[in-house]
Amino acid sequence: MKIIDLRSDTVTLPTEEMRRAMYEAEVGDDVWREDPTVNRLEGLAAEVMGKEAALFTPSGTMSNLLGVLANTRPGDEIIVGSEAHILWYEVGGASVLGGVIIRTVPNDEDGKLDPVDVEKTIRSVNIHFPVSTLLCLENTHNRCGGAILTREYTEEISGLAHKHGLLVHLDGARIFNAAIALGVPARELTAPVDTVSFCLSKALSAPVGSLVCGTKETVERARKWRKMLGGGMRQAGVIAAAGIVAIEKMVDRLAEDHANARRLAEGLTQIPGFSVRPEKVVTNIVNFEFPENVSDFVIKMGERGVKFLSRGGRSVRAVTHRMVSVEDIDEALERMAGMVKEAS
Ligand code: TLP
Repeated sequence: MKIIDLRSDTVTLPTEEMRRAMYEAEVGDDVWREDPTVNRLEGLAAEVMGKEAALFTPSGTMSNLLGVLANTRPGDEIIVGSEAHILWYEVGGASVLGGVIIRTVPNDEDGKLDPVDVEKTIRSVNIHFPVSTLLCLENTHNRCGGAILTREYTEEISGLAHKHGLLVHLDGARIFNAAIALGVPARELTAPVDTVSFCLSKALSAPVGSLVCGTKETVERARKWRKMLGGGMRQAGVIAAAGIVAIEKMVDRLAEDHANARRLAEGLTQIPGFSVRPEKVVTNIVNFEFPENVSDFVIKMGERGVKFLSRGGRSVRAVTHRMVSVEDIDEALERMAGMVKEAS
């Protein structure tokens, strides 16, 4: 039985071309900035994101943390969405290591923050208050089912933050999914923000790595923090080589993942008891609810060779990626229909 793994796009394995590039990579000591492959990746990342500089890090979690650390000082307050990855899944690193207070504003179901809420949350000058210095956005939005922030929205909300003296960090772990879905270059979506992090190891299929991008000065501060956190890597060109292939070769195919996600969502509407909104599936993430009469859906489907991620209660996440074909989507739907039939 073929295992169809829909837990995350992080499960994608490196391509042949990546493995070859890794084998052949020219390397040096990156702490001394002597790794030509890392330098090339950082230059490429800065260019595609439209920023002055970029820094290679081991993970999206570290890139976001560096985005916070490089833009704030201990005691500052940062504003994040109530569903933000930074809030939910990064172990509170911004507070623990950055000493910042995390203040939330509700995310709507499309991953947006209401400008009125943001404005109300920004601290006024008062001896009692911490200082608001950073607004964090997320595009595409993980917990909001892969929702996209448009350039217009990003401009509006960043403009508001800037007007009040805040900087803006974008968690763009899946920014290329947003760019492909909108049919615009990623740099258009990142133009309004001060720093952006993005991942190589999700839908782009590289084995490891992420980058944080911004001005030269900010990226230098991030570099110092990365060293302190133990993230200064030596011959990191071996992994950076796969990252270059990821950016140059793996972006355009993301449209396939989006079509498969929509196909999965539409297929689910045909199986009694599932609750899903296909019109909300715009990239590669499908959030849905399984039928009331089914218990242990994720475990039962796991036994049938289809892996999902539980979101608590009856809510489940599926993520499409390079290692799941259109036939696999149909097969997963068939296995789900079979399981539900058995349960009723
Ligand atoms: N997200 C993972 C899990 O943490 C849930 C996933 O499988 O989706 N920002 C966003 C928006 C992310 O979705 C993720 C990974 C990260 C940052 C962190 O990246 P890594 O896993 O490289 O630290």
